[in-house]
Amino acid sequence: MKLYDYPGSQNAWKVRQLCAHLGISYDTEWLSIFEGESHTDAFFERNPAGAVPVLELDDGRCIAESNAILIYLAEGSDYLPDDPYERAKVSQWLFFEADYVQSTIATLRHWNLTGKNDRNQGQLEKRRASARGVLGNLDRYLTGKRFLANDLYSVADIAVYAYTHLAHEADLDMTAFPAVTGWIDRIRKIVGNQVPVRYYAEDPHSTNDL
Ligand SMILES: N[C@@H](CCC(=O)N[C@@H](CS)C(=O)NCC(=O)O)C(=O)O
Repeated sequence: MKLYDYPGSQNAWKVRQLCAHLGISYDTEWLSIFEGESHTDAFFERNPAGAVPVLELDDGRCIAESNAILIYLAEGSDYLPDDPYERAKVSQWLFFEADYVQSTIATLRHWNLTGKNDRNQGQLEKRRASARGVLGNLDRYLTGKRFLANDLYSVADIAVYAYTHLAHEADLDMTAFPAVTGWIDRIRKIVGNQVPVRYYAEDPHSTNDL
């Protein structure tokens, strides 16, 4: 298997982290996304959205969308339940992440860490308000709960944790969300240090627009 990846991608980090949990080995092809390497004709064949991560199977078939890759790889493991209702609750949080977390926390963090706040000034306050709303909703839900779905650590926690535990890097004040920070501490202990977060700063092209 091959993972098309970009070091600073937390969407790809989700896949790296699950592979570490499962002991799955794979090759990596690093793409310079800020230089357009995910927008070539060949790569659009692999992912119509022109983004990493993409998992290429040994027979050449490809899966895009980080959370779809998580479901594929977690099949039959402790990280994805078999029971249809429990599985749907995991999916619920994967869709929540793709819809609400990526468009708020992840985007704000990207702009903040790559010096793009000024060029996105018009959208900044609205996105920050939306991000606080997402964190507030998560906080209400997580109060009194250990994990996101079925009281079990799963790919749902990996996916939502990927950007949420870095929300302070989007200049979001986390002190208002104690249930989220408690959950972050719990997940941090489980994931450990095996798969470090990589930063945009190591990429001189990350100030480019995508
Ligand atoms: N919803 C997608 C988002 C993927 C995504 O935004 N990937 C970024 C890196 S984190 C990317 O490759 N961007 C390049 C581009 O959009 O041109 C997922 O969960 O995989």
